[in-house]
Amino acid sequence: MHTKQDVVNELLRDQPWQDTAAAVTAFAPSNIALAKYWGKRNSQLNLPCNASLSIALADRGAHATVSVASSPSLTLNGETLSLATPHAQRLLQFMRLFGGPRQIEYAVSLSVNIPFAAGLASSACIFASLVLALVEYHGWQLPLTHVSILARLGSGSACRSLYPGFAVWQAGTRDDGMDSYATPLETRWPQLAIGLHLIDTGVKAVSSREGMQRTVETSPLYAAWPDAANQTVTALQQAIASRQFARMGQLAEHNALCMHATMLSAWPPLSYATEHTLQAMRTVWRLRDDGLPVYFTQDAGPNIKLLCQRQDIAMIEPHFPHIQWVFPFTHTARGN
Ligand code: 2P0
Repeated sequence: MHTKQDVVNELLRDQPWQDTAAAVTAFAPSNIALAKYWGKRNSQLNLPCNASLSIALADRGAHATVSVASSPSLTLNGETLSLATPHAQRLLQFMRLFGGPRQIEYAVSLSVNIPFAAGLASSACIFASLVLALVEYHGWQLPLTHVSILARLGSGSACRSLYPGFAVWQAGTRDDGMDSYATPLETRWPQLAIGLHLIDTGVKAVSSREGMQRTVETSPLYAAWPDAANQTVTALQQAIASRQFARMGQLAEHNALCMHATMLSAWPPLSYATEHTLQAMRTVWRLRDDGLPVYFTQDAGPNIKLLCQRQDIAMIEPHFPHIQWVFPFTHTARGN
């Protein structure tokens, strides 16, 4: 059985451990999966049962600032966190993996511009930004595939949060997870828009970690999930490469609904939807019946993310008055 520390030690074996900088800040975007990661084949290393494919949310995400300190500390959006809370403990344990030969401790400051733990992939951008900051702080020369593996050890979906645009996380088959990492897709799609329809931004009652575990263990429908999701990843890559919007939207929406069906059939049953989530879904279906190409996806929370093209925003917006738009390909360094 491989531990997280084994993986970190292996990947950083020949790397420098400089700590001369005062502090380093790195940014990682949040990401939304169009084909979801749901179920682990190894919960210690966050190794998934299936491949997944995501889109990064441009400038929505986390800035992490790290520096070496005499004792660990943690701030989130300017507030000092008690190190005793479960969230803080998870972050501390992760940082301890990177203590290196001198068992150094870190002062960590996080600035997150999306709601925390509400199904908007806050853990993904947090762990990805932490790893990027550590890489720069210590001067590690690592291929991005290795950076992706390190981020996965914090939170599975964090391995997809290193890149702008689309990313594919290949599930891999190795026990040590060295073949389970994300890589970017080349396709840029400036017309693409993501609408964040926030229904409830409170912290969810059942973590996605617990939700996926329960689903794997108890849902009779789960057996069908990994193969179907893998096929969706392949089909999505084709739809994206040829910029077939309706095909991409259909694949993404169907994948999300299949994931939630596995949760509903778990025991005890699990649903992240509220009445408002269902209402929003029905609105999307009605708009589609009326000829508008708009689709949705939903993660481990009640919020709905719309997928559409910029030219259709004016027709969609009146039905979702407080929606926040993200344009994944117009805020990145590579321009249009
Ligand atoms: C995803 N989710 O692909 C899926 C869809 C939620 C629903 O990745 O246990 O926080 O830290 O590996 O990455 C959320 O799960 O779980 C997630 P861990 P993570 O975006």
